[in-house]
Amino acid sequence: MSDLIHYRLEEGLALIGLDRAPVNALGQALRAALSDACERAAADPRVMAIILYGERGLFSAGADITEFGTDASFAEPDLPSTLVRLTEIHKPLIAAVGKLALGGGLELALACGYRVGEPGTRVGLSEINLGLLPGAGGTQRLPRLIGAESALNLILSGEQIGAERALLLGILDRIATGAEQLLDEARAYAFELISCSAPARPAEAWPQPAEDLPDDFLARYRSEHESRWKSRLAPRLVLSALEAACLLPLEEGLARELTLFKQAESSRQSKALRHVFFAEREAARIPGIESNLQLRKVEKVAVIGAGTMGGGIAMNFVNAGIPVALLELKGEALDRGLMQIRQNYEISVKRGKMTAKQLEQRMELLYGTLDYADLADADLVIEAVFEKLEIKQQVFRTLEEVCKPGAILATNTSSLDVDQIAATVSRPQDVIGLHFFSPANVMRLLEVVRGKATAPDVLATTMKIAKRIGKLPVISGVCFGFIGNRMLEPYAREAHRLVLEGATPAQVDAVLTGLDLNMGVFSMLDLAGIDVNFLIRSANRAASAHDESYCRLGDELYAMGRYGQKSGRGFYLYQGRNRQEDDEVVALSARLAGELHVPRRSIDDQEIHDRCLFMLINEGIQLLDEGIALRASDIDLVWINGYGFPAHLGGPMHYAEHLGLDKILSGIQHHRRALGEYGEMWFRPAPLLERLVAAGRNRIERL
Ligand code: T1G
Repeated sequence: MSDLIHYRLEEGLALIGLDRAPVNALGQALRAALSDACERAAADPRVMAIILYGERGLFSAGADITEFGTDASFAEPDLPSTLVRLTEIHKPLIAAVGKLALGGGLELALACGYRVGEPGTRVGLSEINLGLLPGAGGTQRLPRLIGAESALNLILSGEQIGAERALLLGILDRIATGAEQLLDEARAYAFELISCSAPARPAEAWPQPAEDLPDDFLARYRSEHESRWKSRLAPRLVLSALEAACLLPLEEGLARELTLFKQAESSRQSKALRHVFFAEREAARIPGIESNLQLRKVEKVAVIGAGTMGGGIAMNFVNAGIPVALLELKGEALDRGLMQIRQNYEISVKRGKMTAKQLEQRMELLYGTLDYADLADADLVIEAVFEKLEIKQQVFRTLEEVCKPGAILATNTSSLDVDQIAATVSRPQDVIGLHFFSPANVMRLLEVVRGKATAPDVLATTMKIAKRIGKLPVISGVCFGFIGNRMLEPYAREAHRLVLEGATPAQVDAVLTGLDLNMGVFSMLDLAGIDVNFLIRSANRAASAHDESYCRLGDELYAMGRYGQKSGRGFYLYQGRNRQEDDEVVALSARLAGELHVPRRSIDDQEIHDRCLFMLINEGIQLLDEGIALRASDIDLVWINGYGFPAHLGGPMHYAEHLGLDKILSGIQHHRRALGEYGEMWFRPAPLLERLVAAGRNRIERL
């Protein structure tokens, strides 16, 4: 027997333990070993019932994602046929579902006749997060167990649900007293089934999965939800599979599911989402720092500034059960900040996302203060004051005096030089940038900015604490705007220039949302605030002084007091959140073009795509070459989680590889020529891009 499976016979029970660290991914070798073990138990007359369980407590995280797109994915015995074989065994098969059963792991449990969980069990069909659909029976067996509508919602959401809800839905038959008791109680359940000669598989709970649903349920579901899916393929394939579950006998439904699955597996979108899955795991690794490095303890946190950012940052820590001291200079500002946090939580209570008791527990972890001395025992201090270098430096000088040795001093600056801030204290090794994205209690991305003096344990500790507060930390070096905002600059510059040359803000944004970006650049600038963007630009004016037309439209709107959504007018006109084109902006851009001698012409969507995206990508490749980003996949994570770049395109770097680096280089060179002096100024291919293309390489990595 392979060491991937533990097999033992106990009093008529065959206990089959899956043992492939870390998550019992159902790769070819484990499938083969599992299949052999089940055949053995099925054939052994001494065996009255079979129990499958995870040897290390975790049941299975599903198919082996590393196999997708390779021959191993469907190498014999493939998962769908292995599970069909399990359903043909004429002995009760019980899945003891410890900790986690996701994707193929849940499908394995669904192929068993009976399922027992424990209080910490979480189950889900998370394939959609990988641009896939369940491919081993999930879309056919789950609807027959819990009904078509519940199954559809679970598969389309890809969410993980807890044991209680799984029991309620009928996915689990029982919940053991505790994780420790799971196997014992699964045994007891097996003996019960044997003693009452229970069938190998109980009758289907929903032989007609769509029994009490209107005939046009799925069709209406598609029409109501299709727009939200944008160009995503997987949700549409899931619906087709559910249609098969409702209309076809099981065997035919399984065959249909397999066809749809293979379509998804070979799709560009799934390749992109699988890239994102591994990119997230890779981002946590810090080259040159051992994973067993001694970290600093973080049990108490302090946040300076109770404004929108400071309040949101504080919420992340109290949500994770970490007490926070929130400091402000004035009482009314502190009260306003604490009140805002309470109101945010009250909204969550109204939405049923937390209880009133939990709200009070969170507020009890918050301690408002006007006195820096109250920060003396904080392990981590995060400064979130006004985005001005001198102000931040002054705060750090004060922190130097009050904070204990070993406290981590972090700045939430979104673009300023972390080294210049660190230079104001005698312990720059304790200083790091933690760039949260607004709203800080919601946005998952956290740019962790390593200063030239930042100590390895400070970096490793903040990466760990970031994960603990539910963030996706991505390491950036120090430069203006770090990874995200630095790439935003050429992207927004091109958008501004295209409007001067004849496009409209709506046309530019339509091209970008047409690519499934959550938001066009002008809508994003209006949301973030034209004033905020103007101040960031002003702090780096020297870099664009040679171009009179540089974001001139934004500067003009700022001068007119049009700050975007918050002032009801920016690049668009706003009635509440309703956005509409503003003819005055189009007229203004024409006037500015005249003053700046920028020729106007009609501009097609392809040019808008190429100029905005190629400049974004080019800047990403440049900052990778400079070592600001550790890897191209980190850049993808920043733009997916911070700027609404579609995950099913894999992020701007993955998208660039899909388009072809040679095509991007020739596109940049074309516009350099076509746009005359302006082209000369800005369309400079990143040297790394030129080196990669010259070397015939299409993978973005340092060379
Ligand atoms: N395949 C291969 N490797 C996997 C894996 C998987 N399914 N799941 C995790 N890993 C690796 C991961 O890369 C990392 O490796 C290590 O395990 C620990 O993971 C036919 C089509 C399970 C909740 O979508 O959501 O079944 O970086 O760092 O934070 O219908 O991993 O250490 O080298 O994430 O504790 C469906 C994906 C597959 C679950 C654990 N399954 N995994 O989170 O640790 S498709 C999923 C997760 C499928 C069938 C279909 C999470 C986790 P390394 P980790 P974690």
